[in-house]
Amino acid sequence: MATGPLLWLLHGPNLNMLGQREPEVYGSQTLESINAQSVLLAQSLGLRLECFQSNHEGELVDRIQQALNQNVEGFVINPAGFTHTSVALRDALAAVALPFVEVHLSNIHRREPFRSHSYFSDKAEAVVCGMGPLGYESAIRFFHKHLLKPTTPSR
Ligand code: CA2
Repeated sequence: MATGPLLWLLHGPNLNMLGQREPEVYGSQTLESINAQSVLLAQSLGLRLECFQSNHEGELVDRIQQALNQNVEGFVINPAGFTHTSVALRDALAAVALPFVEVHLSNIHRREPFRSHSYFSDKAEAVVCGMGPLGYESAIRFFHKHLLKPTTPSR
């Protein structure tokens, strides 16, 4: 059985289209491939990672709430378009009070002005943007190094 602290990687709306549209903005890697790489990286660091994408705000809120019953220790989240609109997702993250790192593939600060505001950044442990899929890797490594308590190996 897989062991180690459990993280959830959450993706917001339209990120299921990665690699199929707008590669000049979001790159050519698919979400499936980003998830697979992230799971492998987490395993190599002794962590467990589960991935979830939804185009629906309520489903993401439900998922965040479920973390409390699932021994989740934190989130890596790209809220996508909800970054700039969702008080509901912000409230859900505040309610569960687990650490999270906010990731954006693109540099939201050099795009349209409305993308510069995030409902999440002031509550996030860290924010990564503009690094493409490398942002997810950085977030997982940051969790491993700075946010998770070391576990004693089982005998
Ligand atoms: O840069 C990011 O990761 C974003 O969170 C992506 C969101 C955007 O609304 C944020 O401002 C920044 C959009 C995700 C849309 O994903 C697509 C993927 C492929 C093709 C079209 C859209």
